[in-house]
Amino acid sequence: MKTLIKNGTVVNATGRGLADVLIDGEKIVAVLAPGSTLLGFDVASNVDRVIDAGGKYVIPGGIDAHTHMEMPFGGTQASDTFETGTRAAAWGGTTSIVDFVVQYAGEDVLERYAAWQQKAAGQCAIDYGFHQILSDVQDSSLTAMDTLVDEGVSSFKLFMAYKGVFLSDDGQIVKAMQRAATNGSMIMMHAENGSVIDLLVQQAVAAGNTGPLYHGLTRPWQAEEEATHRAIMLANLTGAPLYVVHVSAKQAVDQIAQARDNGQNVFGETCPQYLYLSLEDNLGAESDEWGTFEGAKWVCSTPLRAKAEGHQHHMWQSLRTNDIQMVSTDHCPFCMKGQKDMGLTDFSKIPNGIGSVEHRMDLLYQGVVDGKISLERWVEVCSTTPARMFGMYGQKGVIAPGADGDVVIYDPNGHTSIGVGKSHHMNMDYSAWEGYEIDGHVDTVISRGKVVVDDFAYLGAKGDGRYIKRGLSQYLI
Ligand code: DUC
Ligand code: ZN
Ligand code: ZN
Ligand code: ZN
Repeated sequence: MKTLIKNGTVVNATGRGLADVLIDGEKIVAVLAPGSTLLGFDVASNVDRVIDAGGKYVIPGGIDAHTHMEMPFGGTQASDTFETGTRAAAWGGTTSIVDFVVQYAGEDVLERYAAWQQKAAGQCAIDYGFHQILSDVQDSSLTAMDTLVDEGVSSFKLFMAYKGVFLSDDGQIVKAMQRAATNGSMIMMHAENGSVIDLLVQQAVAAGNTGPLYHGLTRPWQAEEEATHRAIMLANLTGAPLYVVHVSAKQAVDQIAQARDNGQNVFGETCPQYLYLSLEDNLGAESDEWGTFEGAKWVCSTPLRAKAEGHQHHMWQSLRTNDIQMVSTDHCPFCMKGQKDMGLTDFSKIPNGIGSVEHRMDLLYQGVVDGKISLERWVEVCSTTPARMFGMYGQKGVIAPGADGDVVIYDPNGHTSIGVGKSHHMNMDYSAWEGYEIDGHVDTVISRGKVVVDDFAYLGAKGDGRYIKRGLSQYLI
């Protein structure tokens, strides 16, 4: 099957221009001056399908490098399966995800990896890769790290919080970092000081402060800044590259920026929720059916930060200046009924997570409309850098000959209304983004040459997605 996308404005991280894109089978084979011939042949009359992208942007498919499909967590399981979550991603112009294999303390890493491969096999609508979560790092985990790098799992997430579940102590973190420094893999860090948080949570609950607002108040920015600084120092000590996940505090951003200025391989990811939402959302609305417990909809970790402290503005600026390199969702959805409501009388029992995999491309495009980032930067933080950061660039993250035919046609004159019953394909009984209006629209989504979404119709199928065997990061200094 040969497809020609005609008359569009091709946007890569490096620039934009009018061009036609030719896809043959699963690959982009040419990017041509509009209407040009190829070896003397008129291209448009020698293909099976012509898509007119006049007045629209033609961009590399989105890559969400931080999702948790069907993750067992917080006494329940994330409500999107690999099937429903990747289909929702496709609806929103994301054509690849990198999800997390979960190893809880005491479990065997390679057994868990095999189990996750099995969970995802034949289920996904789009291509998928894996990072490996390492909890309570044991010596056997270190040899598993080498094996996993050969399997295309070139990044390992460690936690400085969630004692007894995920937490590794500093010595264990150093051990994993030393291994990463020798096998070339990336260390990803959940940087929050867990023992401080555990104490504050215990004190809040004992004092009868049990509403969702206290989730944020017991995870203060100081706990994020301190852990971010500590992670950077441990990475400095060992020479491992460090990628700090879901950065929400401006003070943590500054730690990352300073380490980068010092020449260290330190990177930061933020998420749409930290660019748009704030701690005040955890207050909920008396008028909502859930009353103030509505605030549980936005309980996630790291938490949303107080508006007046200026984190949001700082985060947009940092995204613009490359103090923060990319945007993932940390998609970890739970329903209000039967999941979030486990914490109705105690916020610490609310499963942590927000679902956004469907809306990341739109929400960040709104940042372009609002003058916060450029069009090229949008493509860079949502696709190109994720590909480079996690060893997929060339195959993913760019419109160029030889790349996979992962292409989104985005209509800047279209419109997207987000919310249940509107644009909402995630398996959640609410939307964390209810009422958001986007001045743009994902028109057509092509995944490895197959049109999977075409203006309000889903044409893909479960099992379209294939495992991405990733290489080492292509982003290091
Ligand atoms: N944060 C969340 O909000 N959910 C999943 C795990 C995490 O670190
Ligand atoms: Zn985390
Ligand atoms: Zn996460
Ligand atoms: Zn449209």
